[in-house]
Amino acid sequence: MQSILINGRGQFNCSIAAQFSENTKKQCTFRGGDQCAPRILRVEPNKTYRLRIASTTALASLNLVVQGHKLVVVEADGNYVTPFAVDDIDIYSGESYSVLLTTNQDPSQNYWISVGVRGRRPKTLPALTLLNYRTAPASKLPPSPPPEIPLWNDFDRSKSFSKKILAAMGSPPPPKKSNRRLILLNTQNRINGFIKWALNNVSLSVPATPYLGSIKYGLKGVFDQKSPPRSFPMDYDITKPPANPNATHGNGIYTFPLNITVDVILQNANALNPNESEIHPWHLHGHDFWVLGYGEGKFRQGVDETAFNLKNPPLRNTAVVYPYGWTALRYVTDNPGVWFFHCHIEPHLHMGMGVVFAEGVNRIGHIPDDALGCGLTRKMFVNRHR
Ligand SMILES: [Cu+2]
Repeated sequence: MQSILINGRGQFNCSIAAQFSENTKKQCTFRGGDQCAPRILRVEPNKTYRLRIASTTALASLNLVVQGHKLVVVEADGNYVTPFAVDDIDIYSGESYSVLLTTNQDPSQNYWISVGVRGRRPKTLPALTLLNYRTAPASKLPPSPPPEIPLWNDFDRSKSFSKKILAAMGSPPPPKKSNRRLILLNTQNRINGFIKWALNNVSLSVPATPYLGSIKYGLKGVFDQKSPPRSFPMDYDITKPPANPNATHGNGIYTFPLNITVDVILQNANALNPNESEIHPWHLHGHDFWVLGYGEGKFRQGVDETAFNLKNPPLRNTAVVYPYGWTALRYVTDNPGVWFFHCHIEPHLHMGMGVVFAEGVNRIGHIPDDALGCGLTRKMFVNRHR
């Protein structure tokens, strides 16, 4: 990765903050209309702005900071949260936030907006642009260096941010009990010499024919009709590399009855290398889920549920599982369809880090041809009326 982009713009081989840096990056010179010139955020003094922030990264976890300004988080993944003020926010791949920013600083100055990498060792410099008070010339650089991005591996700091996110007053609370529980052990494995990711020892490898059409039209043999494991052996040591790093490819799915409550416990573990466990931002299609809690080590069934937040857990569609920890989610199967639940780190997904949930597929009427255009359903159903 050569550059992080803010609104599509990033600098490569030069920096707009070169004067503050000891490394050899040269000062960027822009002549106007340059492709890589930063998009400057222009603001009036003494107003409150709502900034909508989303991360569309394939790999990196990000941190955003606006020099000299507090960010008041009010929304996450499309749901309001209890407002809280921070100096910077973490944004994992697939997440979105709204923050309120009040322009209450010296209006004769400009301020750095910096977006840097967290969660894995940064190999790219932070992206920079300016918060420009209209009362100051847009070309005027801030008098001090850009703010530091918090240490990439300060996971306590990351967790503390995640735990501040709570539903806004009046948000729908989760059902008090769940009907099903799935515990998904996240492991890094080797299959035929290739590095893969697996859930309960199954590395997802999707069939050519779309699941929705296969189920609706009863096409047997498209995918494994047996459900993948709902748990993993409780003596698995999550603190060490897998004793047996083998996993299997699989394309089976978890099918749930309509309108039941499902708990999903994401369980992190050591990767293939000793002393290595990565973060994974898990993203669910077709639903929001409540984030009931985060914990360290192995999830203790019958114990850790007592600490679930059933009062004001945030409704989200993406949640992180931290190194060597677990994350508990709850959702209601109220949306007929077939839904991916996967790590939003793109390479991890393609290395098998996902599962598939289905509910109420018999309730679905017409499936558009566009959703059938691969594999067997393409041959059998597409353009059938032509
Ligand atoms: Cu991942």
